[in-house]
Amino acid sequence: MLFFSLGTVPLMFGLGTVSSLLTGTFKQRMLQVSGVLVMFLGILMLSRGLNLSGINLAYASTSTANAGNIASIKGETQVVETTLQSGRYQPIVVQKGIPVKWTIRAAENDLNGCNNPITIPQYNTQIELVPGDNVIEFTPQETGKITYTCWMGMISSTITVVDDLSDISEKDLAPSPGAYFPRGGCCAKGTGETAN
Ligand SMILES: [Cu+2]
Repeated sequence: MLFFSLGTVPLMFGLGTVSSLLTGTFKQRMLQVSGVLVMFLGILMLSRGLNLSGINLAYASTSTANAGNIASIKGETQVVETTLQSGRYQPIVVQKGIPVKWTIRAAENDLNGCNNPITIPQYNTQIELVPGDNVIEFTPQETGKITYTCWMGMISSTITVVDDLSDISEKDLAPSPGAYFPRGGCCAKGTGETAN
């Protein structure tokens, strides 16, 4: 992030120099455009930062939990499976107090520098995904929503913890925030972006 900021310094100076050479309406237009750009970047950075601290803003997304993402209780544990997509994570629903075995199935093609590793800020956990099945184990102690994101905070989804899986209501399956950009943002890589 520091290097990113430093990287924009020459650009800023460059813009300043160029704009002093320009006159009239074009200059004004350009200043307006750059103002909007700077604000957009600011908002983006802010929400990424919040994501990484486990706070999730609600942005538009088409991603919803489906039946496949609700854990099923098998003896002493509950199991749930998701499939990694190159620019999107899938939300899961688990029950409080029972050890979770969450399998993230990752195809080699869908792993990239953006969606891997995954962090769960609330659990202070970072998961380095490998091609194939990745099993994450934890025991949720409180009901509520836990955010998980990519290491840079760009893609995010939620782990919803409920009291009882057998009476999940509509609101537990509310749409989960997905990627920021329709095309997967930093992870935009081919066609991995499909609504689920
Ligand atoms: Cu990322």
